[in-house]
Amino acid sequence: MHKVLRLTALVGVLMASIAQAATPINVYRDPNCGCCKSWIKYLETNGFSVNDHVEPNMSALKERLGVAPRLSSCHTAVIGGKFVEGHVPVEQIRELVQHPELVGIATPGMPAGSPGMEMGRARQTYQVIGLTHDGVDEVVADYPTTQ
Ligand SMILES: [Cu+2]
Repeated sequence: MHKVLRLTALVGVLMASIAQAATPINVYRDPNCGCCKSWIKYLETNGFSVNDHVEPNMSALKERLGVAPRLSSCHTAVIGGKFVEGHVPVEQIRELVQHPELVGIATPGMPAGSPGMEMGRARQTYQVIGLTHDGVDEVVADYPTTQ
């Protein structure tokens, strides 16, 4: 009996620390977007806790957040007041705090092989683009990374 209680308490502590470690992020998506759900799953397995919002008017939302049409993709996330557009890898989302000059970052389009866009062995090259407050595009990362 005591053992069970202690175990329950331990599980509670573990769950609390996991919840604490996860970084909250808001994701807005169309109800029928499959690859958006895949990207959400990818975020969750990589230390983010996702607030999933089904948004009927994505284009209005993108416009409000300042996502330039040339950068647009399917879903739009918001973290720390900045937008994260499309299938952006978690590395660039984590580094976003180090870029006060940016309004947001984007992986334009839906490149095969980007997180949530896994299509067998298909790998398109793609970039993560930052948008500055002055409206200038800045390449933040190139994929696939050469090693
Ligand atoms: Cu997508």
